[in-house]
Amino acid sequence: MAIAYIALGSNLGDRVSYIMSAVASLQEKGASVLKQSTIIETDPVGGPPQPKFLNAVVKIETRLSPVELLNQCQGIEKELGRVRDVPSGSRTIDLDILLYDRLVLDTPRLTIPHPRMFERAFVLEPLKEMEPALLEECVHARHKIR
Ligand code: PH2
Ligand code: MG
Ligand code: MG
Repeated sequence: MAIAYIALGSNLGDRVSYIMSAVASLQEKGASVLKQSTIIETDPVGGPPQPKFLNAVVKIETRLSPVELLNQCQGIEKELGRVRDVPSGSRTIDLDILLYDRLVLDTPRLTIPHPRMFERAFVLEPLKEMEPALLEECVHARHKIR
């Protein structure tokens, strides 16, 4: 079993419902949710002018491989009506894999750890709330890797 962390973000429609539905769907699609952070409201970072986000992070346990997990995340985005028109534009739901065990992966489709997670307060804040020690460990490991 692997432990992974997934970031959730929504800034269109009923944001709380989208985040809660996405967490419920993860649970149905092969990811046991072990912990969920508080949902926080955040100002949009990058992209076109757009509404504020709700963001959260969940810790899951799964037998899915990283790519299978990505497929499930993208399936959930589709089911919850995400339309990818404007790059970094408003979305009903976004699910990003942040970490998957201690895996370091860099492929055209999937990069783990998430390449921008360490710069994003809307990811770091919920992650730190949930797992204060993990972040220290990650940043340390990252210095050794890069
Ligand atoms: N996601 C982005 C770009 N900018 N800003 C906030 N506050 N929250 C997000 O989830 C977010 C963002 C790309 O996925
Ligand atoms: Mg994202
Ligand atoms: Mg994404």
